[in-house]
Amino acid sequence: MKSWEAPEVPRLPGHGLELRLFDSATQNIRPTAVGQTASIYVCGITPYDATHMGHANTYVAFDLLIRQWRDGGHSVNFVENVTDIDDPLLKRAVETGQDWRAIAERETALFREDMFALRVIPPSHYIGAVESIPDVVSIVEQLQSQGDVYSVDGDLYFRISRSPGFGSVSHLNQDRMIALFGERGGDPDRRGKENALDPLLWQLEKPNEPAWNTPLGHGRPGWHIECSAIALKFLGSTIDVQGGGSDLVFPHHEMSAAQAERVTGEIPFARFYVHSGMVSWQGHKMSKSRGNLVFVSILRQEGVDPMVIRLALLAHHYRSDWAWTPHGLQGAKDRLDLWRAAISQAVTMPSEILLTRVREVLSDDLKTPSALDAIDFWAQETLAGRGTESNGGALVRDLCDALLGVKI
Ligand code: 5CA
Ligand code: ZN
Repeated sequence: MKSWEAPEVPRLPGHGLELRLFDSATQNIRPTAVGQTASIYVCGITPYDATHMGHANTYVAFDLLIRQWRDGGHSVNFVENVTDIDDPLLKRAVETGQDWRAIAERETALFREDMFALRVIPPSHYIGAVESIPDVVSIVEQLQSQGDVYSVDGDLYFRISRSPGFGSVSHLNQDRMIALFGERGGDPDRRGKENALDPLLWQLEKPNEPAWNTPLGHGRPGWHIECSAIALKFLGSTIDVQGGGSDLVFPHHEMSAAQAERVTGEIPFARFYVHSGMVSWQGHKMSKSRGNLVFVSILRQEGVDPMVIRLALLAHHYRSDWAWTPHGLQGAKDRLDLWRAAISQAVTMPSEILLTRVREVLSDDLKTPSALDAIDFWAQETLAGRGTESNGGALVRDLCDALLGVKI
């Protein structure tokens, strides 16, 4: 699938420190210790009601992560999917009387525009579920040959009990897993399943729903196997990071890892499971199903500078849950004005010390609030006339662009 145009990323002098990250599976912060090429899979959108501020927060968080690896001298193999066939998209199509493909195409196009405006570095491989059906079929066939699959009236399920690592991403107890599975697209109550938590791999055609003719039957893939299949195809076994919002910890990342681990025989599927916090609005998590959404594209149409939107997101640490407010947007605008004014001064505060400080705090689990504070201080002192360096603004402009993705 077509991705979007890459923003230019300035090269900074020297290079960044090794990135340390919080891993949801082991619940600790440790050095990412990646090789020359780091690998990351970030779960992409289900393309309807894109791109709301929750989406933007998640993709900016992973963009920030990738920027620190790049600054540390690594190249990055970054894969992202688009869930362009799934229950909620089909439901939206029926509710609005539109063709599901038209919705998916339109919303994916809007998402690309928003990501480009927010200066998010595009994935190396941007892959749709529909185009991955042959890959899903071949890994389901492998699972079948290992005895990991059974059928309930022709629908195929994965025997979660066959995966020894199951549970190690979320560490939830059985009751909590069943509750979340039911809330987040699973079918724990279906009769005929061997285990309430077994995820659907392949679902036979339902009336008025699209289906593909494959050796698994005339139907369509389940959600979790989509990400297992795409990640394995483009990144192979044992990836560095599997990423998404915290609502994906269970069941999605737990299930996709369990399936991938049965395919490769390697545990864990990802060395780090990284999750961004949830953005809320009007007292609830921003979600398509609730409809409490603030859209990047609408703010852009209203004339809000995308860099102001990006700065409003970066003001929060990526793992914290927070509420969107118009006040936050105003704060980001004031901050961008402050930075702009300081950068254009002929004499500034020392710039290399600032670069070292920003690299230090970002390499420590992406502490953006501390990075923003350091730049604020540099800007305020510069504007107060306490600068000692001529033209330090050029380096600060580059560091904001390269490390934070904020072009001033
Ligand atoms: N297509 C699947 C992943 S394979 C999916 O979850 N799509 S989504 O459109 O529902 O969400 C896309 C990404 O945005 C996910 O990583 C999700 O965790 C994140 N996300 C959704 N809502 C919010 C929110 N309110 N705050 C922060 N992140 C969110
Ligand atoms: Zn996914």
